[in-house]
Parts: sequence; structure tokens; C-alpha cells
Amino acid sequence: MNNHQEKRGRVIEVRKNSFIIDCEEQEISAKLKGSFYEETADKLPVVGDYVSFLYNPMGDSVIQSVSERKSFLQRPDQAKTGVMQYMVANVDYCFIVTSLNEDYSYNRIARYASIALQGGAIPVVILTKCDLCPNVGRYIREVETVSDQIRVHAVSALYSIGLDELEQYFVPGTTIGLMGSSGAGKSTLINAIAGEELMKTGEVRQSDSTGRHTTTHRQLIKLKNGVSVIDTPGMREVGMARTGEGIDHTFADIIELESRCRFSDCKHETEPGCAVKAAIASGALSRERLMLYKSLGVENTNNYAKMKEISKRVKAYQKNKNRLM
Ligand SMILES: Nc1nc2c(ncn2[C@@H]2O[C@H](COP(=O)(O)OP(=O)(O)O)[C@@H](O)[C@H]2O)c(=O)[nH]1
Ligand SMILES: [Mg+2]
Repeated sequence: MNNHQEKRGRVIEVRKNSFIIDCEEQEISAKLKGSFYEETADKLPVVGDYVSFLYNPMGDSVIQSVSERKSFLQRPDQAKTGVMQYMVANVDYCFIVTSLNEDYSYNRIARYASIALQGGAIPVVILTKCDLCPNVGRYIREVETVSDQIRVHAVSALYSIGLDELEQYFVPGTTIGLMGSSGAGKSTLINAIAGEELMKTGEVRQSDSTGRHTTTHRQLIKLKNGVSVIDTPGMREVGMARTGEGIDHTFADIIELESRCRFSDCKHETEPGCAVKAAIASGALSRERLMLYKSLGVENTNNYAKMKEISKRVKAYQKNKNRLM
């Protein structure tokens, strides 16, 4: 008989084989119940999950089950095996943080936004460091073409510009997931809103491929106002093509949608069972982006060949655009 007490808590950190659970203002270290190892990867706990566990005050507690998720962010495996990688759960808003300098990338914003929308979270693009940019309006208008459901704000954490616009998201009980490259200003922004030094800023870019586990830092932080913020390395790297791979992921979301159309040669015009048209109707995909994709005129081949072809054409397209500017 097990006399350990059953409790519920939230996963705030995932390590290789252990989990840190936040429960009653305590941080509890836990492992998985054995039967989890027979489950598919999507059933395993991720940061943000609510779990029930058998509390062991003397050592590791044991996670029994994962509660149903309100949202679940996943991305295609970068090795193109078709396997999904699971990132975080129960995020209400995805803050897509991009600074208004050379970090700004329309394509990356589109990829982040489609991950958020497909996972059931609301994408909120935060254009940071607006103090460094003379033509903010142009960027805001461009981001608005990504999707009807996207929201966009331009801020400067350094000069407290636009921060009041973000108050609507900082409601008690809300969970905010941070996406965006290192140096984009995520930590500075959260500190400015929280009014305290919760996150380290100006951090040096981590060498991410070595897999070395140096510092452990909380991946989910609870602010005093009852808002939780998730900042995991996994979310920062989203959609970053591996160097030297030569593949452009710009339209990965559309290619993924196409694979779900009823007809494999669907032109996304009048065919029934068209996943692309459904995404346009729901606002998950914008008409402008589909037009841009169609204008590339890539043949319906297998996904990998298609991605490679797109890379080639996008590069040619951008070269041409630069020449015209
Ligand atoms: N000019 C300017 N610099 C900023 C602003 N916000 C952050 N920074 C700077 O950008 C650098 C990276 O910020 P940080 O918050 O650590 O980025 P993170 O890696 O996304 O968490 C730091 O040197 C910050 O001082 C801003 O609004 N304006
Ligand atoms: Mg940071």
C-alpha cells in the first residue's frame, strides 16, 4: 500500500529524466510513473502541464497523469522525420518577441504565429526596441498581414513606450509563452512589466547544439500578479533552420496544411476538403501569404523536395527585391 498523498501541481521545469513541479508554493522534484514509457511522446508532461502526482516528502515524487491541455505547442522536428516536437502546454498568449533591427524577420514571425495558432494559443507580436526604429508603422502593417488573428504591439522597455498596451494580457491566471531569438529583449520586457529584476538580461548567446547542461533556470516563472511566464530554450529555437541545411521553412505551415487536403493535387480553389481554404476561413492563414506562396509556383512533389525548391525561389525573389529597392 502506498500512503503517499496525491497532489496536483504545474510542471515548471523539464530536465532529462526529471521534472520540477510547482505545488502549494513549493518546488517538488518528480519522476514519471513507469507506464508513461509505453506512451507516445505527446502524452509526456511538458512545461506548463498540470499533473497529478504522489507526493514523496523524502525523495522524488511520482507523476501519475497529465491533465487535459488547453493549448499545446508543437513544431515539426527539424530533421524532417515528420515527428513532432512538443514544447509547452496551457499557454494563453504566445508573445512573439522581435526587435526592430536586423532581428526582424517576417518569415520567422509567420512561422511562430502558425505554431501558436495551430497549438490553440493567441499570437501576440511584440516589436521591441522601437526607440531604435524610425518607421515602426511600416513593420506593424506588415505583421498584420500574417494572419487576421495576430495582434501586434511596438514597445520600448528601455523608455517605457507602449507597455500599457500589454496590460490587457497580464490578467491573473494567464500564462504567457515567450518566443523569439536571444537578444530580442524578452527578459528586459518581462522585468519592465513585472517591475522587478526577475530574469537575467543581456545574456550571452548559448551554444545550443552542444547539449551541455550548464545552468538550470526556471522555465516557468510566476509573477506577483498571478501571471505565469514561460521562457524555454525550445521555444526560442523554433523555426530556425539548422545551419548549412539549405532549407527555407518560410511556408512550412502551408505545406503542412496542403498535406491535409482531401485531394493530393488540390489547387486550393474550389475543391472540397481543402485544409488551406479552411485555414483562410478561420483566419489562421492570411490570403496575402497564400498568394505569395502560389506565386512561387512550386509543384506538388514530396514535402522535402518542395521545401528545397522554395528555398531556391525565395532566395532568388529576395535578391530581386533587394535590387529593386
Ligand atoms: N534600445 C533598446 N535596447 C533594449 C530594449 N530592450 C532590451 N534591450 C537590450 O537588448 C539586450 C538583450 O535584452 P534581453 O532582455 O536580455 O533579451 P532576451 O535574450 O530576449 O531575453 C540587452 O542589452 C537590453 O538592454 C529596448 O527597448 N530598447
Ligand atoms: Mg532572456
